[in-house]
Amino acid sequence: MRSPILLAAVLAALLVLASGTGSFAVPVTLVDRNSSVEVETGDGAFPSEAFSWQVDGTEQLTSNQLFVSIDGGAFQNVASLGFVGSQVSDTNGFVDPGDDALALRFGQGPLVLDWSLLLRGGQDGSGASDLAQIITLDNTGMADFDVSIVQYVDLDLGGTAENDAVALVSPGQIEQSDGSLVFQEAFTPADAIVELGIFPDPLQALLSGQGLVSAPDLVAGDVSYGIQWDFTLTPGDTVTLSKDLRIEGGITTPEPALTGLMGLSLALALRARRRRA
Ligand SMILES: [Ca+2]
Ligand SMILES: [Ca+2]
Ligand SMILES: [Ca+2]
Repeated sequence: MRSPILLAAVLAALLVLASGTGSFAVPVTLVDRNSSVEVETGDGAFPSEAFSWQVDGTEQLTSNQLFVSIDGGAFQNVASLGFVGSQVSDTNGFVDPGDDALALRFGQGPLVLDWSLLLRGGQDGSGASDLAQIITLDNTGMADFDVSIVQYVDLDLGGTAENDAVALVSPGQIEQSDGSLVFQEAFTPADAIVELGIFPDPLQALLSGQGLVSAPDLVAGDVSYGIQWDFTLTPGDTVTLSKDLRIEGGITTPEPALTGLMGLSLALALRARRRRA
């Protein structure tokens, strides 16, 4: 008979091997109050991607990833630059002791790219959640280079893909909705190419190495979108992109307790009357 202690020892040895090679990298899960976000870091076989954003138990996100092109080359997932490291942390321990922040670093030649995500959930049952992101690009080399970066987002609000609508409501402000469930993204710099499309646009183009085409008009269905920024970085240059993704509403209001109690007392009163009659 196999000893449980031996099995535990084998498992422990396997875990040491796995952590040593990094090839068994598992997604990072961030949690905060009513929300959780899952992210493939890009350390291992999978591209770097946030692929789940649950708010009060409802899935809202299929994909949020970054694509990068250097000096006019093909766009590729940010992990293709080379994974440097990841850190998770808790930034609001008094409110919720779970890890709510993730910092990822990628680098290739003189380019260092940092992508940080910070999750702030709302109170349980509120339907509200906020996912802030900051992306910085540094030129640590001695020569200029051009870099283009795209943030691609495919939300399926309320866990349903086909019934959303998305619009660029003003420069730097995207709004997507499914009934009373509303998502807003505010991004800076606001001067960017915005492509709104029906899945698999614009993902298919990005996966084949192409950048975005300006298409900022309202679309409805299984919507997705990309935002592209183009920069020339001189030696020592740093650019910072800031984004705030927010979900609100869509809560089915339960029958107010007062109404329920009034209904109950009315039923009891009717019963009492019938008994008396
Ligand atoms: Ca926390
Ligand atoms: Ca939907
Ligand atoms: Ca979608």
